[in-house]
Amino acid sequence: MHPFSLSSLAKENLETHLDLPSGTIDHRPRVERRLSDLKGCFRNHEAYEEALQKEDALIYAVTSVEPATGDGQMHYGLGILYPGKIGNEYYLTKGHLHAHRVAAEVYVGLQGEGQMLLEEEGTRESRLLPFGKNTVVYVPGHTAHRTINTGSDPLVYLGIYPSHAGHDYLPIAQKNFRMVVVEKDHRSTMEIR
Ligand code: PAN
Ligand code: ZN
Repeated sequence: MHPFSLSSLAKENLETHLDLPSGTIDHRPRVERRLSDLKGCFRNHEAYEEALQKEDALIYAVTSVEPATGDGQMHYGLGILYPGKIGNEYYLTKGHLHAHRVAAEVYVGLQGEGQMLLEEEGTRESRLLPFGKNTVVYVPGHTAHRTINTGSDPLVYLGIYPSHAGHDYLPIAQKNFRMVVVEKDHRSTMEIR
């Protein structure tokens, strides 16, 4: 029997259930990111410190399903990114490159409205793509990706990626994204950091 065959995988690995309002999947492990975890992500450091003094708010959570790890296997995660702003910058995810750089990812929007900020590692070329309910974004390999909630409801989405992808947060922690997404005249717009 192949280790990743239909008969070797438990039913709970073949089928899971999404709860969109809470952004959870059954009793799968869930990682929460609070404002204190996002130090350095926002351009306006003063507004960040001020908001943090008030409350270490929950910004987003990711629940992961990892049925099998190995060549050809897939993992997926359900993200819920809450609405809000620090100064005029919308709530966002930390963002990362995949440790295995060639690994791509498919993002499927399930609820809410926002954007995805992509930045190619070598050229630092940026793309800001509308992302939300019924939108699918393909994130190529070698591309840093960050999710941004520009709406007033939670942004809920699935990210589906090769099991070997891994998360590399260091380059973004050191250099950040070149671009920021801010609210200006009641619209979201991209600016150089
Ligand atoms: C997603 C992300 C999720 C949270 O599942 O992990 O949006 O963002 P950070 O990992 O940057 O905190 C994904 O891209 N997985 O590879
Ligand atoms: Zn990813």
